[in-house]
Amino acid sequence: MATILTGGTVVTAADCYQAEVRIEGEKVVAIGQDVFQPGDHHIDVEGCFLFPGGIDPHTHFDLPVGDIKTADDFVSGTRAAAVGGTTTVIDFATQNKGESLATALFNWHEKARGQSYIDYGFHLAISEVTKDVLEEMTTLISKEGVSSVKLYMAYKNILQVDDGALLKVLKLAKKAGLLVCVHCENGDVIDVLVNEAQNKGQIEPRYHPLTRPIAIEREATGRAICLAELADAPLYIVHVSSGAALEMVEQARLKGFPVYAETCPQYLLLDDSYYETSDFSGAKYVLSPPLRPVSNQKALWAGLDSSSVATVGSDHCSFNLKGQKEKGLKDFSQIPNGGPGVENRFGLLYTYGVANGKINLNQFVALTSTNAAKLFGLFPRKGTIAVGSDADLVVWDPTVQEVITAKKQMQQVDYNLYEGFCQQGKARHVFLRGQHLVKEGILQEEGPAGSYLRRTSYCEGRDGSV
Ligand code: DUC
Ligand code: ZN
Ligand code: ZN
Repeated sequence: MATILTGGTVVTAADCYQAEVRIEGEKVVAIGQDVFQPGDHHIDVEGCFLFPGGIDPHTHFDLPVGDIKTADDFVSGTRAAAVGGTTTVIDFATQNKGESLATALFNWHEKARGQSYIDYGFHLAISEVTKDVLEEMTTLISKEGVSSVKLYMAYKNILQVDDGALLKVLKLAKKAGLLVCVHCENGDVIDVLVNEAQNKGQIEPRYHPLTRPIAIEREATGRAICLAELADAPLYIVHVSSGAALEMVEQARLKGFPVYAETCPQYLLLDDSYYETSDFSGAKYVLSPPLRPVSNQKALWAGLDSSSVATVGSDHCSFNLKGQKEKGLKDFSQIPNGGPGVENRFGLLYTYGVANGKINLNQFVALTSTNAAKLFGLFPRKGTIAVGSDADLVVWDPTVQEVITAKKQMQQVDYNLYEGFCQQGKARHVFLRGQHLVKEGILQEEGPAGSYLRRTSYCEGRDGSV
């Protein structure tokens, strides 16, 4: 039986128009007027927007960090994503030192298979660049359907790679059709600043941003861009948090280099005053890069509007305040870095972007879905509403108002970064490949039906419009 959505406004990255949408099986099969046929299941979505399902290109589910694991796994993380309007995540399969890339991917498939409520792909986060790893990279797309890797310029002695390794990966990525994602902060300098703070007895969470100043993000961003230029390779900078780092991206793009920036709701909406607490609660905001002085928000919003920012990812990497963040009660550098957000990314960008008049509906779709689909090899199967595309649809009711609170969230973590923030609009229905996953705002308990997404090369999916 086909499902027809009537009375809604279809929004893609390019268009906005009134039409009926017909879903058959897993696909959108018709868009237009009077596509209704006898026997069809009909849902009236009058007054709602029909958006492509959100694609969150940046999550960390079930990630071990030292002797703990992120609070959300693929079950809780993807349930939360679904109710928030996200139907695809690309999670970071993270290589432990000494491990092959194949093993890292095997581990992540084990974590996600049969557990995910939405579709998922993996980036490979490489912690050690060896000859074998470089060899494995050459077949990542054909063997594994993985078309992006991530390297860290921070986390000395843990995840950080040096410039030589980064250059080697960029050169090989260029040949193999992989997109390289980079965490841009200078880990050597952070190490010195953290040691200095510790020697002065500066142990509270508010010292976290002071040991990771904007200059070291700007410097690492410029360095990564320089290496990508040498390798003639495209580059995706994850979680850009400051106006100064974004300027480096903008300068490169002006010269025509394929450099793409991702930012996150926390950098658009929160600022470094959140660390100024008299108790340990500032630890909730210990993320890297850290929250910045409020003036940076203006630059990032301007980047969304001008397209110098390509995507908004959540960087969902949740740790409970109780028992997990508390590992750093006596030393801020021991607080696990990261915060939750997969449930709120879509609604926050709608509320503070579209409803506040900072971006339009097409930009919203590009930033929450289409651009990630293009850059990470999922377009046009995902990231748009078109005949033949997966029926991943969000029926968004723009009239509903809610207040965000940890008490009501699906994320399995004991706080919400946006506690008390208003959300304008809500995902009334969510479809995943035609499956009615969220009905009238309620997740349907039919079990995890998400599938692994084999992704194609960035180059194949690229049409110059990101
Ligand atoms: N970088 C991420 O991308 N996620 C969590 C922590 C970090 O430093
Ligand atoms: Zn990072
Ligand atoms: Zn991350």
